Amino acid sequence: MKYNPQVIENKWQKVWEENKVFKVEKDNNKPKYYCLEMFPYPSGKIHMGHVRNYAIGDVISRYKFMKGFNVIHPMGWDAFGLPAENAAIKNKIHPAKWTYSNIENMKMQLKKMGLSYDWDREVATCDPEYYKWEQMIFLQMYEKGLVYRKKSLQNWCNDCHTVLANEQVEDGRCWRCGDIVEKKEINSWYFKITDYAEELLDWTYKLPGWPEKVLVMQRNWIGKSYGAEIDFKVEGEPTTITVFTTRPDTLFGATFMLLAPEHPLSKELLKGTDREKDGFEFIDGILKEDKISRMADDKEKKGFFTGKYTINPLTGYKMPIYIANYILMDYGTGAVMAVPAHDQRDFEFAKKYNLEIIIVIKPLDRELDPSKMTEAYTEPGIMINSGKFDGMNSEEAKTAITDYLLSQSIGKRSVNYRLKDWGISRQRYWGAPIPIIYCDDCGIVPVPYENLPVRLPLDVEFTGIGNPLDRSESFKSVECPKCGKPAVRETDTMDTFVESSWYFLRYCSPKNDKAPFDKDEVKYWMPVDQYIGGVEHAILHLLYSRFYTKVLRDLGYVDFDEPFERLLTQGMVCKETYRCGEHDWLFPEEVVDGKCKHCGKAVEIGRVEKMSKSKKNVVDPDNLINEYGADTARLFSLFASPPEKDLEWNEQGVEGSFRFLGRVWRLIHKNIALFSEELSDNGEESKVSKDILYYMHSAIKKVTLDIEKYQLNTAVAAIMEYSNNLSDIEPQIKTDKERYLFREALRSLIILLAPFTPHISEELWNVTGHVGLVSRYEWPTYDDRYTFRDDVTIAIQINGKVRGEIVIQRGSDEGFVLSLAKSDEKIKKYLEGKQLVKEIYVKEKLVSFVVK
Ligand code: ANZ
Ligand code: ZN
Repeated sequence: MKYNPQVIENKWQKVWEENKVFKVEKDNNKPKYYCLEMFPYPSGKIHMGHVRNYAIGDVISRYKFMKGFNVIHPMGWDAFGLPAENAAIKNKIHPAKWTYSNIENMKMQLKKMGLSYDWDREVATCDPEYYKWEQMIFLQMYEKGLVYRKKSLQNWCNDCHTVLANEQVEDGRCWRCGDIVEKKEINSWYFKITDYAEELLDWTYKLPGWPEKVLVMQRNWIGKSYGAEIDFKVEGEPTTITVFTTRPDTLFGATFMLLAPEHPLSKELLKGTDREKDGFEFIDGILKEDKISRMADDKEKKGFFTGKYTINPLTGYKMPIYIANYILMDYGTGAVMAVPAHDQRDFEFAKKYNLEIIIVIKPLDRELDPSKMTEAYTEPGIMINSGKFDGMNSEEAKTAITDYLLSQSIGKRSVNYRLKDWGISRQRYWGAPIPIIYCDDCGIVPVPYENLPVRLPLDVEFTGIGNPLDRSESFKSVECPKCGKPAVRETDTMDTFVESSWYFLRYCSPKNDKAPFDKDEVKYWMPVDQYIGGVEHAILHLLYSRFYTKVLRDLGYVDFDEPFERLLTQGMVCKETYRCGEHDWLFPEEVVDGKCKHCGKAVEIGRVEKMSKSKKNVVDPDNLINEYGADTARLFSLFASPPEKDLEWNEQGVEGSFRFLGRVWRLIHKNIALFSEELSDNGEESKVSKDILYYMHSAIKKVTLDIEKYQLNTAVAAIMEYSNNLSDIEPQIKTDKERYLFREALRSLIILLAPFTPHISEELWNVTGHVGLVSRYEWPTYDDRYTFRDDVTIAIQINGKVRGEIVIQRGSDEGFVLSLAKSDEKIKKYLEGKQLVKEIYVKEKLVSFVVK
C-alpha cells in the first residue's frame, strides 16, 4: 500500500462535503469558538500566502473542535474592487461575471486544500443581499451624524480616475498604476471615525490577545498628542492666527510664523499686496505635491514670506509670517509657531531664510551658541531667555506656560489626533452604491429604506475613463423621494474597506433577509476568538473593523466593544530570486547551470523576497498540491517556520514533509494487524512499556501546549519526533501489554496529526478500523505522571566535543555522575595519561571535562 495523496484527498473531501461535516449551528450547551481568516479578494487564483494563512486557521479550528468547542469557521469573498473593473476594461468582461467565475475557481482550490469551512455561511460582498445592509447601516449612520459630505483637496489619479487614500499614494505616485498623483477639489462622503479616536486608542491597551507591534502601529496611526493652542495677533490687521504646539515651553523662542499653503489666511494675507502674484504661484506649486512627501524629514524646506508679521504674545517679538511647504492643513490648526533653536525643521528653515535663532532651553552640561549650532536642540533642559520661567525645568515649564497663557486668555490646552475622518467615496463602478439622491429643491435626500438595495445597474460601459455609473442614465436619473421632481443619484460607491469592516458579523447569519445579522446569533458567536491574516492589514482594515463595531454598538446592534479577541499576523511566504546583468528577474527555469538561458551571463542569486509575480519567484499552490497533495502543502507551510515569521520556501522542505507522511503511512500499515487483536493493558511493566507511555504522553503534552501557543512549527516537529521514536521502538515490542500500549500510541499519532494533515489522518483512522471521522474525534489528554522519566541520557564532552553518553537516574548527585562518566569505557580512553583541568556537571544534561 503506497501513500497516494491524490486518491485519498479526493475521497475524504467528498465525505466531508457530502455529510456537511463542518456545518455548524448555534448551540447554547456548548462553548463556542470563532476562528476567522481574513477573506480573500477573488483575484482568480490562490497563492502561497493564502495557503499558509488558511492552513494556520484550519489547524486552530480543527483542534478547537476536537477540544469540544462548537467551532464556527467561515469563508467568503471580499468581492468588490478595482481589479474586476480593470479586467472589464481590458477584456470586455463584466466585473460581476469576472468576479463570480473567479470565486468559483478559488473555491474549488480551497476545497482541494481540505479546509474545514462551513460553506453554507459563504458570503460575497458584491451580492446585493450583502451590500443592501451596508447601505442601510450607512443611512443609520447618516441619521446619527456619523456620515457627512465635504469638499476637500484629494489625491487624484488621472489614470485610474479615482480619489486615492493617503495610504494609496506611494512616493507621490498611485499605488496601483504608478501615475503621478495630483490634487483635486472633490466632494466626498466621510465616516466620522475621529469621534471614536479616543476610544479606539484606549482599547489598544485592553487587547492582550493582539501582537504588541500591531497595537503600537494602531496607536501611532491614531497619533494622539497633548499640547496647547496659542493665539497670535497679526500686526496691523484684525486677525489672529491660532497655532497648535506640543512645546509651549519653547514659546519665548518663537521667531517666525508658518502657515500651511491651504490655510485660508495664506491667500488672504497676500491679497491686494505686491506679493500676491508670486505668492499664489508658490501656493499652487506646493499644492500639486502629495502630503506625505511634503512632510518627509529630508524634503527641502521651502517658504514664501507674506510681508506680514505676528507678535509673540510673551516677548513682543515681531515674527515674519511665511507660507511653508512642510506645514499641512489637516493637522492641528494648519499654523505653526516656529522655534528654530528647538525644532529641526524650523532650524533648517531659519538657516535657509536667515531668520533669528533664540535659545530658550539649555542642556545641563553645556552652553549653546546660536551662531555655532548645526542642528536644533530638541531635548528637555533648563529654561533660559524666558522671563519669569528662567531656571525652570522645561517639562515643568510646559504646564507653567500653558497655565499662564490660560490666565491671560491667549491660549488653552489642546489634544490633537493624527487620525483623520475616513473618506469612503470612490468614483468607481464595482462597489456598493452610496444610497443618496440629490434634488435641486430638497438637497441631499437619503434613499428610503424600503428602496434598498440600490443595485448596481448592468447597462454600463467600461471605457477606462471616469466612473461608468456617471454615464448610466437609468441609474442616475431618479425621482426625488421627497418631492417627486427629477433628481440624480450619487454615483460614488463605497470604499471596499467598508464591506470588510463587518463581514465577520454577517457570517453569523449569512442568509438573514430581515437585518444585517441576527442579534441572537451574533451574541452567541461574536466576538471572533481568533483572527488570522497578513500584517499588511495591521492598520487600516483592523482599525476600520474596530470602528465599525463600535458604531454598530452605538446603533444598538451589538453589545460588545471589540470584534477580535485575539489576532495572529502571519509572516510572508518568501523565496530566493534570480537575476543576471542583462535580465532583471529570472524564473528558476531560465537559469541553466548557474547561467542565464537568454544571455549566458552568470546568474546572481538574489535576496530571498516575498513571492511576487514581478520577481518571478512564485510557487503555484496548484502545482504543489497536484504533485505532493494538500497534506504535504499544509504540513510544509506549518512546519517551515513559526506562524508570525516569514517562511522561506525550499523544495527540500516540501520533499521532507512528503517523506515524513510516507513514513507515518508505512508505520501504521505495517502494524495494522494490531488494531484487530484482543489486547489488554494488564501485565508487567517493562522498560519498553514505560518508554511508550513516556513518548505518547510527552508528545500529546507538547503538541497540545504548542498549539495553544500557536507554535505550530514546533508542534509539527514534536509529532515528527514522536513518530520516529515509535518507529525506533517498534522492533522491541513483545508482550501483550507492550502491543496494547503501542497500538494506543499509534492511535494518538493519527489523532495528533489530524488538524495538520486531515486527509491522511482520516484514511489511517479508517483503515485501522475506526468508525466515524478522526476530524470529529476528541483530542487526547496527557497524564503528567508519564511525561517525566526517572532516567535521563546525558552527554559527555571532552574539550568541547561530545565523546559519549551515559544514562543516569534523575536526582543523582554530582559526585556520583562524574565518577560514572569517568568510568565509562569510551571516556576512559580520552582521559588516560592526561591531566584533568576542569570538570563540570550541568544537571541532568551534560558532563564536560577539560584535559591537557
Ligand atoms: C512649536 C514647536 C517647538 C514644536 C519645538 C515642536 C518643537 P506632534 O508631536 O507630531 O503632534 N505642527 C503642528 N501643526 C503642524 C502642521 N499642521 N504641519 C506640520 N507641523 C505641525 O507634532 C506637533 C508639533 O508639530 C507642533 O509643536 C508643531 O511644532 C508642529 F521645539 O510647535 B511645534
Ligand atoms: Zn426633492
